[in-house]
Amino acid sequence: MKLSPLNKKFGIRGKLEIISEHGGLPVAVINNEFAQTLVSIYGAHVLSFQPKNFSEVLWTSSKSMFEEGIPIRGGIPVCFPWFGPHSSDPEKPQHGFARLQMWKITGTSSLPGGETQICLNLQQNPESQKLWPFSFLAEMIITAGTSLNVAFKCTNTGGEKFSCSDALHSYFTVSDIANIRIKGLKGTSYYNGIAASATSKQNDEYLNIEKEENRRYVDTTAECIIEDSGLSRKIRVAKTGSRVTVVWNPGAENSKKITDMPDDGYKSMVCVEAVNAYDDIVTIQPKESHTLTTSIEVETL
Ligand code: TA6
Repeated sequence: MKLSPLNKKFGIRGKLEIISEHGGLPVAVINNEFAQTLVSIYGAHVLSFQPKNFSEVLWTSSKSMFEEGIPIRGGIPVCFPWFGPHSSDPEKPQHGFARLQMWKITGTSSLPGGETQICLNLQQNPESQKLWPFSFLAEMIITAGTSLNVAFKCTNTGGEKFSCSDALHSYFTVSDIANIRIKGLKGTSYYNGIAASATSKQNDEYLNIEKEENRRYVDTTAECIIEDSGLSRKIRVAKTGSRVTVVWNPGAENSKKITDMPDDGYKSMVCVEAVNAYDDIVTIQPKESHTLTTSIEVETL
């Protein structure tokens, strides 16, 4: 990808530059008075968000491959048009194809409040149609300010309705998994691990992560707060357009099996994900859209 025409069209002097990172992937580097934010054009994937006066908020694996055809490990992967394994064909890529495609930048701007915005899109193409036969326009609007706001909008541009799942699968940096607790999910039912129904219920105010966890909470629109006593900060993770929240940590054994994660990677990360899947699949009629957003903000504890 040629960077100079891209920068001519979309660069914002002193605020947004598209560079070649990690062995060749185009990455938008956004600097403003609030934060530094990195967005990979491959996957429309936020890699980093570091607000002024705080350390990195997102977690990206030091062993991530950053190669086309392989999902980036960490940041905010976009899962679309399915979440997890494909329901009938295990050959199809886990979490769909959106994170495995080069997106197009469609616009950048400095907003009146000083935030910086980058918009990207992805449409059906020969590769997507081999995997999923529908016509769509997917748009990502990423706004970096004191908070990071990420909106994924999918429009059905074809002539028949379709059903899909989507997710903003955010990975967060924590001082140590033993130092955190997650608030916001009290009273919520969840599918535990690979369970086929959401029969577990969280009774406690706080979730502590003491082992591998893959909890898929249903029927919740709640904001979650990751309190981190080691970093003396809390990360607020809010969402709209989603009724499922997934909390994932691979635990010690799985961390060793995931080749693009350090063996002890599970200690420094947790995923809190805004999801539509399971009991909350989205059906979009022709010309209609569905929007999923997440908003991430850090505060002193
Ligand atoms: O959201 C949790 C999850 O679906 C886990 O089951 C785990 O596999 C994780 O996502 C990571 O998936 P990935 O395909 O990126 O390795």
